[in-house]
Amino acid sequence: MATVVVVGSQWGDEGKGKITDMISRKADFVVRYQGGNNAGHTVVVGDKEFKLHLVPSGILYEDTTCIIANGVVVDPAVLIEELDYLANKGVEVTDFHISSNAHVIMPYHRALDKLEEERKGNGKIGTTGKGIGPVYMDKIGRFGIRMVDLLDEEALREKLEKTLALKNIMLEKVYEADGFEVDELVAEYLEYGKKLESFVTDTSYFINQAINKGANVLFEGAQGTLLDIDHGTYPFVTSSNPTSGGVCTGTGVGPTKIEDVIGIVKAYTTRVGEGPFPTELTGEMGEIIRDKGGEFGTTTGRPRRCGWFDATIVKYANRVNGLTSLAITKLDVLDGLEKIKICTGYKYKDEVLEEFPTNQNILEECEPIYEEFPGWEEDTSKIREYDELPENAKKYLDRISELVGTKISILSVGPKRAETMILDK
Ligand code: 2SA
Ligand code: GDP
Ligand code: MG
Repeated sequence: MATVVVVGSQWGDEGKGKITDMISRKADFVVRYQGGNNAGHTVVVGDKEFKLHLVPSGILYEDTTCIIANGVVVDPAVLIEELDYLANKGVEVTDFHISSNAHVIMPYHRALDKLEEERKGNGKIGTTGKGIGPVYMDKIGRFGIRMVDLLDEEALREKLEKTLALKNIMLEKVYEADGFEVDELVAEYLEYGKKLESFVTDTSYFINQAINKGANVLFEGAQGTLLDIDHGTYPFVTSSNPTSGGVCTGTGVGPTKIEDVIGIVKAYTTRVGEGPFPTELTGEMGEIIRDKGGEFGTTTGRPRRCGWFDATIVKYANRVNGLTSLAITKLDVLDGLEKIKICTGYKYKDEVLEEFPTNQNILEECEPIYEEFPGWEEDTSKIREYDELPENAKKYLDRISELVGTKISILSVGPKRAETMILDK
């Protein structure tokens, strides 16, 4: 495998956790490069289900080194809780490292995230409320607290004094909420620093050394391409770069070192949170897919909006990520449907758009153009060989591959590790 990126190619929750876990079997390193505990990845191993938010999904293999790189934002209390959760489930976390440059989510970030959503009212983004937008704002604004600061009381105090002088005015005057005390935050976060100190290191050096020695490295994306701050449906996006380019800035590994980029997509589309979603099914069919697919947020439990497969967005994801193949998940959820549709483009006024429009005003008015396919009755979750799939399922997959312009390398027909086929279509 060498170096592989797993990237969500819709609006997140494509099943990246499952596919990462599967590929991790061969990986020496699994690296998270962006986002924070807004992510929620569910991995099923035997009869155990793991819900992970921060620790890379590779942690479930004994010999894999897991890394939270500089592009990730870390809520240390959540991380400590997740390490305890893993320990309670019998997973020993030893080979684990966090970048000293990773930014830290503070309580004022969480407070501001929720207050700003309330202030926006109907125009809200539908965030997870974990403080993601505010912490990345501080990173870019050069107000951030980084993991290394939790190991140095003087530095932490000085930074917090400067930052809180501004944040408290904002909290009290703009949002009419309580501010935060420097002393209390210093005490709490130094404690987290002590607990996490042994993991904090220069992860860029570490990963590059490993790549130079020929190690297999898997970069695990969170969220998805259409939630990317640059390439997604702005402003209804997350505040990081889930797209493959985010790997380079988010880890300190150069683009020449990356070999494969696998785009993960569901056999249909889902979105959680607000924002445009051209193929959304608001009626009964949407509910059938939500129930069968268990489409509820891993982090917040919110029901996910469901719709038909949109080849226009995945073709776009192919372009902005430079995909080398697709992994298609949840084909089994479509079993038993009489008819299935694929969106091949959009109708905008009198025009037919074959490319995903970057102008959000245009996107809001787009009507999907569909191709309809006959469904299949068979239970695909029992199938382990591509050739044994129902003919109609094969036709559906072939058309997706053709429209997106990429081969399919992995097909998933259930949440378990075994419910997977490796193919080269
Ligand atoms: P945020 O909290 O600032 O990142 O929210 C901004 C937008 O990004 C969306 N977002 C997500 N979409 C899908 N899955 C995510 N992770 C969880 C999961 C979501 C959950 O795996 O199920 O549990 O609700 C995720 N994280 C962020 C978010 O909905 C906003 O549209
Ligand atoms: P991620 O955020 O991309 O890792 O995805 P999530 O874990 O949030 O959501 C995907 C959900 O689908 C999880 O509950 C997985 O266990 C489940 N899942 C993954 N692949 C399949 C599949 O092929 N079929 C079915 N039925 N469920 C799957
Ligand atoms: Mg998820």
